[in-house]
Amino acid sequence: MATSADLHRRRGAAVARGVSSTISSYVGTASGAVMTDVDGREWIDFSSGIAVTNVGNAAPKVVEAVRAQVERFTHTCFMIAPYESYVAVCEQLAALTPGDFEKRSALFNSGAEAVENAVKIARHATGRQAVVVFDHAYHGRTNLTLAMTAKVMPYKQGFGPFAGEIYRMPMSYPLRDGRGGADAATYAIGLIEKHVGAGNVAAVLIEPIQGEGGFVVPAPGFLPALAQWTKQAGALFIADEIQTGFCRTGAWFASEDEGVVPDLITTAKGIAGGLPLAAVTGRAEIMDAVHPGGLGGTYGGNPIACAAALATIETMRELDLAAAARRIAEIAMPRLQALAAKHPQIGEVRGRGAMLALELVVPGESGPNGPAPDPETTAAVAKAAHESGLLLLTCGTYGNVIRLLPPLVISDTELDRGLTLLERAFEPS
Ligand code: PLZ
Repeated sequence: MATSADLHRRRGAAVARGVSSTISSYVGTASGAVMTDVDGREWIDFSSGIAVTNVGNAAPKVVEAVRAQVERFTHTCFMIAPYESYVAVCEQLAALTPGDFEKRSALFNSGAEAVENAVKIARHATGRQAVVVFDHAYHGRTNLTLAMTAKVMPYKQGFGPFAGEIYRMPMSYPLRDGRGGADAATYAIGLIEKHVGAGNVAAVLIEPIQGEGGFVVPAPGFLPALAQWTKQAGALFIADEIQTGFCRTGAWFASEDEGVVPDLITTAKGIAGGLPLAAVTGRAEIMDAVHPGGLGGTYGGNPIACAAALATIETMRELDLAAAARRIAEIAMPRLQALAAKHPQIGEVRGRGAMLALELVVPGESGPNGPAPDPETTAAVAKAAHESGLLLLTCGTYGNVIRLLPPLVISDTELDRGLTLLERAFEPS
């Protein structure tokens, strides 16, 4: 087999430079929470391919379902010849997402596509155009979703002009805004009313816990207050649960934690155990406002991806992966807090379930808002972790957040090993 070094050389001459990778090792095989590269080296996976393989890599039921589906048929296009698994995934989404009203879903390929379609649906259903998003938000890399994504480097630089009628508001970020949830919501709502106008807002769209932007957990009360204002304004509250959904935060969806019931919810990533699938799910009357033929795409709800999703959801139920995510927090949180007590660069330990983060700061130094971010130490820790065989990701507007996203099926031994490698990565070499 080609080595990582060989593949890296071939890549340089064939793959566009704009597509980059966290590590330079190439994958050979992966199972559960362990990846083996083509050089025979084992890695503990704390990334889940960015919160995708919640059921573990190559989860047995997913593999079996995909194999069986591939043998029956690979593709017809649901818009041409429909099939049962698409309907069954929509039934599952209706049952699993918050809210006990009638719901409908439409299936797509990627998270960005789901977000784009949620905006289309919201505009169509309300007859309004403005979409409110937040500081540090990440919603994708297509043109509309880039307008909604906050961070310029690397996502937006040079790729404009971006779509209009997107308005960015301050996010509740306890470490950096010093506000309680209700106070932060009042502040953001005041700005929406002044800068956009309540009657113009089609949707307020937010990640219940921000992903790429830094695993920012809003102060309690922020989301419920926003959701309530949105309802009064006659706008739609849309939760982007693409990273937080499917048991990641210890519940099926992170909105549940504060009892928030979104009008629409976007999902992707964890939904299909590694196959590309995404969805918009929401109140029947809103979803059905769109005329027949108004939504679709060649591959949306591809039968192989739908088979994988049904097997993924079954696995999550059978293994109670929401409970597994909570258990990961119970084991990891005390270790991370002990690590923070030893290393003053760890300014905050936060997160929920198996979506945990360390925000690194320069001790005693203040930045433009709150403690000065320390992206250099963050990069050094990630690099040390990679060298030791821990697949770890960073994130954050300031590039100073280390995030933990292990598959929810990770064993206690693997979790312990990963945490030990993370602890060691903080020791100066
Ligand atoms: N909404 C909340 O987290 C994808 C993107 C990584 P796609 N996040 C990882 C990168 O650098 O491209 C994401 C997300 C939230 C939307 C998306 C977009 O999902 O499937 O990547 O399009």
